[in-house]
Amino acid sequence: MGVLNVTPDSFSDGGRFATTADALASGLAMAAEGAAMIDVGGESTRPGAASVEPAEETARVLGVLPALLAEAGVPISVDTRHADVAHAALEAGADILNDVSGFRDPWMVEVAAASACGCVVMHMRGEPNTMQRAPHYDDVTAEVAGFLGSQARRLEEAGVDRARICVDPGIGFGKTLEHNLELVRRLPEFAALGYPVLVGVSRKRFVGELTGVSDPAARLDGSLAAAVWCASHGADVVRVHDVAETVRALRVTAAIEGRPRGRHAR
Ligand code: PMM
Repeated sequence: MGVLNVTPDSFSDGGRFATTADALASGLAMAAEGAAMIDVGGESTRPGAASVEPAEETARVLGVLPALLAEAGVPISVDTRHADVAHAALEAGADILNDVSGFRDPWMVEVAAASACGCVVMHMRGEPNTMQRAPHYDDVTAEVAGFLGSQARRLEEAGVDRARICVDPGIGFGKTLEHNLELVRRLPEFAALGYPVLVGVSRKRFVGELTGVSDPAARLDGSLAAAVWCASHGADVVRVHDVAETVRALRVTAAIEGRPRGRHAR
């Protein structure tokens, strides 16, 4: 899954796209490089980020969505935790809702159930502007897995077929370095929930903490190491900024492990 943030303030690539045309070109390039899907986000969820008015978020997403849907040739996901934005995106033809708040909002569940979209249920502790204030868990894997299982069941109870659902432990969302490392290490336990697993490690702060690289855009090597490990340990989808490099790294890993190589060979 290639990341296309159309925000002025996202942590890793914020402000990169001066125009809609630049964002579209970047999305199409990711599809050409082998992204199996593209995730469009109009609200930064980096730690401490200010929230965006849903009308502004909708305008950002809809600025690029129709052209991407028409030209990218891969499913398009919309990264939002706001039901208004989700509804508008689905009306415009989006294929997947990626909700970093894990469908906590009952209206978000209704919006998803009324469509045929895929649903990414992600775990986040609290809200983006406060989530990194001393996060504490007694057992981070059990608590995150428990949340994901119960939110996925909520979607199913509302009428969403389980084949439409995937789960994501939410690396960096209300977690310390040790929490993130444990969640990645115990990824197979999320696969045991019975839904496909998506994970986003690309350019994240924990990669910077481990490598001493403060500029997110310079965290490619650490991000690749994490993506490869995840793909070998239960992740069905990795959400990444550097699509071409990740696709090549995953092809090599898949070949060594004797797995099908790339989306066309699935
Ligand atoms: N990370 C970010 C945003 N959206 N969605 C999912 N499902 N999983 C993630 O790990 C995730 C996400 C934050 O990273 P960004 O600012 O680079 O998009």
